[in-house]
Amino acid sequence: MTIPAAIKKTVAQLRASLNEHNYRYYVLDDPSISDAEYDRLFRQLQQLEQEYPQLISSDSPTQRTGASPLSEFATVTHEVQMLSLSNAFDESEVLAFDKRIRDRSQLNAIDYLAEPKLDGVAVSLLYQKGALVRGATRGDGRTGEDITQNLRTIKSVPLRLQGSAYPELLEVRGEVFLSHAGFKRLNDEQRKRNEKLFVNPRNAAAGSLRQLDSKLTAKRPLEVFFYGTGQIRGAVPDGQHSLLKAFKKWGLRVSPLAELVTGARGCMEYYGKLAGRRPRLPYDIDGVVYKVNDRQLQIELGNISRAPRWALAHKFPAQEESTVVNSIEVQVGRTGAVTPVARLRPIFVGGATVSNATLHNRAEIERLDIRVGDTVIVRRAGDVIPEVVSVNLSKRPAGTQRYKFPRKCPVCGSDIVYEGEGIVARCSGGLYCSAQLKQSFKHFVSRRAMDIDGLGDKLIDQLIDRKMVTDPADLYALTAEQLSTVERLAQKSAQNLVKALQRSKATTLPRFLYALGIGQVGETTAQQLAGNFGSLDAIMSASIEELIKVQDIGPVVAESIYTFFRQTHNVEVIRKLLAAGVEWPEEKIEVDLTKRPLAGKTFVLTGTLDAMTRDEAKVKLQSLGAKVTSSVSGKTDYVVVGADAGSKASTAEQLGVDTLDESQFLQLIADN
Ligand code: 5U1
Repeated sequence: MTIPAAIKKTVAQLRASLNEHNYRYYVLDDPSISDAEYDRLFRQLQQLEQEYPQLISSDSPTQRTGASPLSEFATVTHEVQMLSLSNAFDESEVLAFDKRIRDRSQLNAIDYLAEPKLDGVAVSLLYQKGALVRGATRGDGRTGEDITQNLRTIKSVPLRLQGSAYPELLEVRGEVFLSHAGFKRLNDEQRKRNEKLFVNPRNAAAGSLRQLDSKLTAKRPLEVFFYGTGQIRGAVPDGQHSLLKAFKKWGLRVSPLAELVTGARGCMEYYGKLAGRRPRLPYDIDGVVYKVNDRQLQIELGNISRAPRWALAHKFPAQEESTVVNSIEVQVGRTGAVTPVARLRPIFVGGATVSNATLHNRAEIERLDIRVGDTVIVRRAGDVIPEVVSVNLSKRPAGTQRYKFPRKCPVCGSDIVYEGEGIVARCSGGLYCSAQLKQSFKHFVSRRAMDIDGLGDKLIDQLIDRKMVTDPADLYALTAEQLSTVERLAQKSAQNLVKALQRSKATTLPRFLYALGIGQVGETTAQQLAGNFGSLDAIMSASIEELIKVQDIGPVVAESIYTFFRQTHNVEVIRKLLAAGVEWPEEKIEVDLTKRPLAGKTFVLTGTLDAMTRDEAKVKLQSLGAKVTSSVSGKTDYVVVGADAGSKASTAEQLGVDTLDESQFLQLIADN
């Protein structure tokens, strides 16, 4: 059937009009028609698309209601790592951040883009030629989950960018969140349907994005603010502030509270202003983010581990409330660490109900002299574990007793031994202790390790208590029949779990290393090990000296890794895991920074060079592995002296530090 040209034209006009109104409503916050009028246009388009389904296109405003449910999320590799932020909790840390940047850049004053730090879920959206082609979660920063279908349902996510000046390929990053009103609406609905209530807006947003059925996500009033980029093919503005302006033009919603400020003082003023507005904002924020505005300088400053050097999250102070201690217990962790925990009368603090708070260690219990029955102040900030700040002695009931730290592990009865000047208590039971064994399994299956979906804490407890598994490799031998004998596990769930176990076998070397639970080896160290050695065999046979050569690995970590691989039971479990089919693609060996020609040498640049700017010289030196600092000291190896050099050249002479004139410097670079 041919479609009349007039119909095609009306459909195109309706779409353009709805997109424009969407843009005005979500991005500009300046609607020009009523909600009723918008609904009328929307329904008109829906009707025409129903009559002429050939006209439906994936970027039509009607196509946000969700697609057919998925059985699982596909994995997405982030071409540009999704970083997290370093945190600052007080002014001195902001001053130190600004000083570090001034020192490294040799600039007197730095411009920063300051914006609210939303308490939501980080996401990445990829636009190709302006069309939304992929949306993903952050995951571990290198790989996330493909949640395109879910992100498409968010009304403030453009399915197509506005205008034409956007880069051909543009990955934008932002935060998905729920407003207070949206959160209340959602929980009211949940209550009506007798469903579980969400603890806070962030958990509700995260849960909504992880729905396999995007039709459910479509019902959640999710919102988004965009704040940065990932991969780009094409040109973008060279300042963070102008980038946000461009985002807005392209239809990407940005925080209306973002501002350009100068220096640490500007940052602190912005922080004070936002802290004052925070109680009246319609959504949760947990601090302020400062970013170096100059994008070229951002590149030069680079990253440390998983956070950029050019950005800082300045957190608002944690929230505190008063409650009563019902009991004090100890918990045994994966490495045997015995941590005391206060069980509390439940209290709502920092956006969640808290009924447990860590007491850290024996010394902390002694310092607080916390007792059962005490009234205490509890603090909670963001994702941080709630803690007891102080005891209100004036409210202590009569007859309370000092808490006595146990001498035996409450789980396995083994002796508790003390490390670190008697502060760290550890159960000596090792994997004989079922608490340690259970925690090791929970770590092994966790999302950032082997990522085995459906193997929850309770199920692990049961599998271990029933002696169905004794080491993680045993998991791979479990059948659906065996699993369905476990309490409350339906046949279908058992089958799905077996499938998830099979799927998890295809992993990566860093994930596998992390999953092994080697003491002191977190995700970053696991990535460093994989990147530097390339294979498991090479890591297993590495000497302590070889391990120490890897960036960020010191003697303690090296010893822990070395010792781990010399325990026959660990090698046996690895052998069993490989025999069960756990595998990964070969790792690319990274260029070892310590092997660059000027590694270990410290330079200071002073005066003007003819051939390049000081910043360019700095980048050159850094790319050859050298460190460039701003002041001359006994630790400086060379001072590069350009024209009109100031006091740094004379300081170098006084301290006997070698100096290089421009031609010697250029020669050094050419030689290396
Ligand atoms: N507002 C804002 N939140 N946030 C989170 N900006 C921002 N930037 C981030 C993150 C993780 O990261 C970039 C600085 C890399």
